[in-house]
Amino acid sequence: MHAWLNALPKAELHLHLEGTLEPELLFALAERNKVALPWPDVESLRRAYAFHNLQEFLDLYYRGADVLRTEQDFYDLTWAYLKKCREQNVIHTEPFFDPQTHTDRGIPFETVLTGIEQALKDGREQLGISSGLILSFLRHLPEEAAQQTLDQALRFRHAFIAVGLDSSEKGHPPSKFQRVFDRARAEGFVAVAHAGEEGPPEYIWEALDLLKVKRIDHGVRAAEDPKLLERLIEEQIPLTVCPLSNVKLRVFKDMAEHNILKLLEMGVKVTVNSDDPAYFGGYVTENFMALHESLGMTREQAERLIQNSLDARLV
Ligand code: ES4
Ligand code: ZN
Repeated sequence: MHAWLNALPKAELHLHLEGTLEPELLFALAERNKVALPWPDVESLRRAYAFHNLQEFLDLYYRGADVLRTEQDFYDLTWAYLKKCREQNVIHTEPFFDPQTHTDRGIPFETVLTGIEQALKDGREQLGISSGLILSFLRHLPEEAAQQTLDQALRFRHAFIAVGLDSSEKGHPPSKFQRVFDRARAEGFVAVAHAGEEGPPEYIWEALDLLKVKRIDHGVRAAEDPKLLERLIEEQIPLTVCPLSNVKLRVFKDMAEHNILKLLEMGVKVTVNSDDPAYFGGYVTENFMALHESLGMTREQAERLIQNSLDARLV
């Protein structure tokens, strides 16, 4: 099953570039940039990857991202991910990056973007992997900070296909970002948003009705709201589901409880993605394998999940 899943051409639609920073590269960049780390070695860092919720993960994820300083660092990060894509036959990817995680530390927007952009270009030319970058706003920060990020981004508008919304969900509803999303859509960007990961179904309604998103990232809590499920099925709105992430962050207590195959069988357009693979224990193939091992996902179901991802591409 592993070899069969790995060989199928796949797309990935929910992937944070900062979440692909493997401990080995994190330590190498810390040394290259003379950044002191609170962990003595790779093994102790890996041991710290035990989370009880989204916030505990985010605290470590932002700490890890601090080793990313130069254009070369962002290139190396992105290139390492693209090599992984090739190993797993991911032929198309739409990664997120969080500019505010870097600009708030004094790293110029252009440094971040140029490194990522060059790697994605090399990925297209040398690895044959198509891609479209998604600029994601940090929802725990004020709306004004997102507006400023969009202002900066407009100078590099050719580099993105969409805007997204991520970070701490609870207490930061999509409505907080309605105006910045209005502006981004008016500037020609597609909208997507994380919703219904830890937050309630109401946040999914808001993402659809106020932010006018084309996909919902996560969205698994839609299962609590029959009217919402009806709408997702009727409009075939894709959900970019991340099974290993959901178990690591305790959205579900174990993989056997995950609802992705139930949603699939109801007719929801669910897809399988890795989210932050360096932190959650696997890339796309490992996410599919977990569904096979814990939920009995069949080959026919895997093929439908993969087709959903290919259909849900923005570019
Ligand atoms: C994230 Cl799993 C998850 N949820 C929300 N924001 C994020 N940023 C990176 N991973
Ligand atoms: Zn995510």
